[in-house]
Amino acid sequence: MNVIVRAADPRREAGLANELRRAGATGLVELPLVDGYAARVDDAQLDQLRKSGLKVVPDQAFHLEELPRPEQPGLEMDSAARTLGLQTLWDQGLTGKGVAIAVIDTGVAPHPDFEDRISAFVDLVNNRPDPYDDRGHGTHVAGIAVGSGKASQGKYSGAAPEANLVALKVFDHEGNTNSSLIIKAIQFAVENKERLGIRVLNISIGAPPQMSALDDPVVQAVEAATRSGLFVVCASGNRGPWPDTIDTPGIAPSALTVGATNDMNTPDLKDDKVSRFSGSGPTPIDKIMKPDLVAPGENIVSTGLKGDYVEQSGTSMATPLVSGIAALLYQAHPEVQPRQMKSTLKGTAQKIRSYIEEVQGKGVVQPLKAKAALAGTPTRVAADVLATRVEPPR
Ligand SMILES: [Ca+2]
Repeated sequence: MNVIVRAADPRREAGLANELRRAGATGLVELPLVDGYAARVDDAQLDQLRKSGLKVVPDQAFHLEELPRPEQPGLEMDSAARTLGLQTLWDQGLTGKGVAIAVIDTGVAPHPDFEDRISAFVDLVNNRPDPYDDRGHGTHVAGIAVGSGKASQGKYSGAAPEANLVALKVFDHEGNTNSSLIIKAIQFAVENKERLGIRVLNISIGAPPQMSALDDPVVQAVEAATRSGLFVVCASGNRGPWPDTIDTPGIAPSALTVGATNDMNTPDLKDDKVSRFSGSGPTPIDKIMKPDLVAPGENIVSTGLKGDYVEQSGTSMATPLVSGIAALLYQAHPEVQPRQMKSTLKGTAQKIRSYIEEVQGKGVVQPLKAKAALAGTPTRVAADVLATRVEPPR
């Protein structure tokens, strides 16, 4: 079986590879971000490693669960970016320029809406050099974050239409990947964040958690990415509406975990509904309060594989909308640390209807209020939000 092994005792880390080889483990892949290795072991070796006090967990399989396409594709709707009022920020010159968003997904297909802004492409599945997507999910996600809307005269632009895209392909064409590939992708983002200007890491990926966030190596990779200064945005998953349906790595305490709404194609929040499929809290094993907030994620029109536009629904779609918003805010406030970005977005979100926090988190993301809060402009937000805002960044 494929496993991820870490030393519980830091003093054993240096000799870990030799220890694994001596035990008969094969196919070792170093995962420095989590101080461990991916490896193949048989049952006896697994037993032996565990008895020796090492932390050994399955290299968990992730399968892309795409929701069915809407029955009437191509409905005449504006982009969710517009219903959230992002035009106001774009008019102020906040377009994500100079900020890169890394997207861990199925890859990205060249599309007029990305122009020359795919600043890096890493294929962890087939090692191909040039951008491609043999599934479509990643291209759709990327368009929601950074698409310019060029092929639709601006109609279907993403949230940060001038941000750069770093596409990290981990899913194969059947929508399969595993923990160790996702960790390697997160590691690339951490190691190249200065060179490529990456501030935001978008993970529209999820699987049912098999263990506590303290033991889950993908979650630990997310926590390490946050400590390094990346703002990590994760999908809550599509297994709602029942409790305990937050996917990993959306269970990561430091990540901003995003559920989905239907904005009914209007800027007014009164008609918004949390999507029935949206993964709900608390997290299944650790009972952490999630999601952190929600964003439009139903019937979202974004970039397709053929230079066209397609409609998709899911928390996978809500997540890059928030990643794009974070890119706009980073352009205006590059000094902001992940913790402050998260508390600002949560603190300025707007609750809808009477959904409990386990369903809607702090409510629908409100980019204009978040911008005002970061700028220190007095706004009509609750006192506890202002208290959160002036917390010193770490
Ligand atoms: Ca609405």
